[in-house]
Amino acid sequence: MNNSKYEPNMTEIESWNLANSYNNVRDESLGDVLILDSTLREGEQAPGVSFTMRQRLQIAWMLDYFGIDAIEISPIISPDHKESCKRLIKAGLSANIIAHVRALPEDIDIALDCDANWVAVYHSISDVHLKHKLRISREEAVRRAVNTVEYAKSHGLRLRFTLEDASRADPSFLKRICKEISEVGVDRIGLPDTLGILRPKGMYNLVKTVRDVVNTPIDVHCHNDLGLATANSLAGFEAGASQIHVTINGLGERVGIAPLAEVVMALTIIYNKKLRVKLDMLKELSDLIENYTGVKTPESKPLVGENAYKHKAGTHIAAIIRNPAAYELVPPKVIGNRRRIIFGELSGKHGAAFLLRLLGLNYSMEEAVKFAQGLKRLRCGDLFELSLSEDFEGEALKLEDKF
Ligand code: HCA
Ligand code: CU
Repeated sequence: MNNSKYEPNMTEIESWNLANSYNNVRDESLGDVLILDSTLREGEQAPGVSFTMRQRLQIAWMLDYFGIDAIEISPIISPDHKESCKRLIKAGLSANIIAHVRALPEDIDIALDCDANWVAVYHSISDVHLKHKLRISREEAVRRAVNTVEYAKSHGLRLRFTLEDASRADPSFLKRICKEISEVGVDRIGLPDTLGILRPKGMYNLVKTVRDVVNTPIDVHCHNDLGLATANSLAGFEAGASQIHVTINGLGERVGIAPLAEVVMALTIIYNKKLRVKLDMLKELSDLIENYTGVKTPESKPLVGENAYKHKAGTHIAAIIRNPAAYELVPPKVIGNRRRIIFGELSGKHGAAFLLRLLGLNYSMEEAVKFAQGLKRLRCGDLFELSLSEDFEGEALKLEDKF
């Protein structure tokens, strides 16, 4: 069922369709996609981030209301994390709660103690991790993986097994371990690009390599070290992954993973996916996390950043007043953001005329031109910004015929 209230208007649809003829992926055969939010697990690994139990529960509640499919949390970090995990599972949310643990029987026991239905177990499979981090052989890695899956399944758990550092592992070993854990009944396989080294085609090939040998559903978890996390997650989806990992604002270890807003909006706009989520909460979720973490959201952050809906150059302002679709992929209210106009040196005659009119001043176009020239002479940069509320936008449209 489509919970999203957003239906694009004709101008948006027409402009998207042309661009999407190049994107060429509005292919229903790609199937459904689930979104797993790891803000409480991966997000808490971001430098400077530590949530209180109340905050964890509030974030999970908001994500659930938003319509997320799964929420990942680690019960093994501290007694406080374990208690948070327990309470989350008890809260009876619609989202699946995934307890993220190491490939050890005692960790599975902790998840069981929390009454978990779903666990995510991670274990490195790259030689660099096996040799230098864990100091174990490939054989030992396989043995631990198979034993953990068998142990978890014997306790009736549903289980994702994440092959940490999969993108830097020997492909033949990757295929072998995928086959072995699938044979003992793993429910999902997680393919992370732990170091963010892949390009989109690389992520596509990684997922495809595994899909060619097993039917087990696949998760993708893409780190952003080269700024490719969103692109790589989508490429993984194109190759057949059915669950994408995100965090709010992309928080995570080092520079994080794919951000929720970008993934969800790309799926909506480029892939025509009717997700079961409330898109208009995206900005609110981002603000909530900014408040709880104290980590300032960059102004330039796509969609949820403060600059995402600011318009500055005169030609842009003129177009926005006539039809925002000229410079906005979707109207800001679709994701809960706000449009702002910046007045100053770059406003040009259209911006100047708009401002004069808003101030209730009578003017001729010559006067607006002079005003714009005056702003340029002053070399004042940006003078101020104006938020356009919905009422105000109505007013702005009435002014339009003057231009
Ligand atoms: C980690 C590693 C991990 C695991 C991903 C997953 C990664 O920090 O524990 O469980 O899906 O990036 O490989 O985040
Ligand atoms: Cu990670």
